[in-house]
Amino acid sequence: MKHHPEIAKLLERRRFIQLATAGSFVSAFGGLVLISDELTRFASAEDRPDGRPRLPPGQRVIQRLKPMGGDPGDPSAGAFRLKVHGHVAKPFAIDFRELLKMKNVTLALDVHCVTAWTVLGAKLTGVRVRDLLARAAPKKGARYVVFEAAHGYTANLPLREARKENALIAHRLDGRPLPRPHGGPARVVVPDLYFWKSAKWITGIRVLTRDEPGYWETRGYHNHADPWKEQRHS
Ligand SMILES: Nc1nc2c(c(=O)[nH]1)N[C@H]1C(S)=C(S)[C@@H](COP(=O)(O)O)O[C@H]1N2
Ligand SMILES: [Mo]
Repeated sequence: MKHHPEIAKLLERRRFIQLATAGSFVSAFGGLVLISDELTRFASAEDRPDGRPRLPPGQRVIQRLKPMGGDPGDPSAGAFRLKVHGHVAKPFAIDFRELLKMKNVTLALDVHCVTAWTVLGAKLTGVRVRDLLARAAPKKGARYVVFEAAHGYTANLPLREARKENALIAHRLDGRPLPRPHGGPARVVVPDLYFWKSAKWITGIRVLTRDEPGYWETRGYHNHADPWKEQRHS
């Protein structure tokens, strides 16, 4: 099939991104090209559907999520329990099987770490946070949520952002069960805020009427964490 030249170029780029598993390659002119530099240039030239640049300021693209540590929770799916509670009419808790039974989606998401790395199009599978929230029926006056995770890690955000269509409780990454260092069996992914908001080893979603700064937010990180405004520190 013949494509318009611009589209052909894009498809070529996409194939390049899929094939680029090594850290560098040798260009047609014999020079060494770093994949990260190439991906960073590529993302810098693109706009998102919402009109913002694909790459937030000060970020550099890497190929895969980097495990950033934290105190891991129980990795077994059998031990998983997610509680949706707080200022809601119908608090509930579900296990891993029930999570799988809800409507699951697979989305290609860009994630942005405050330490300046970005991963483009990480394939994440899970349940939309908004669907879990809807099931709990937030009461009048509900405005914030706190994600609760193993060993007391928390992250806060406005309810409106938790309800965005790309905010997930994810349990698969790139077609495989979410590895433990990345929060397995399940974690939050709120891609449009810096990645510390995306609590790994998730145990709860608590709905609040007032904001309640979380683990990093009480340790000097910005309360809101918008990567396009470079809200890194407060
Ligand atoms: N439970 C929990 N979740 C967490 C953290 C943590 O320490 N504990 N660290 C956060 C931070 S600071 C980042 S940058 C991302 C890193 O996710 P990754 O290790 O999958 O790259 O997870 C976030 N979620
Ligand atoms: Mo982080």
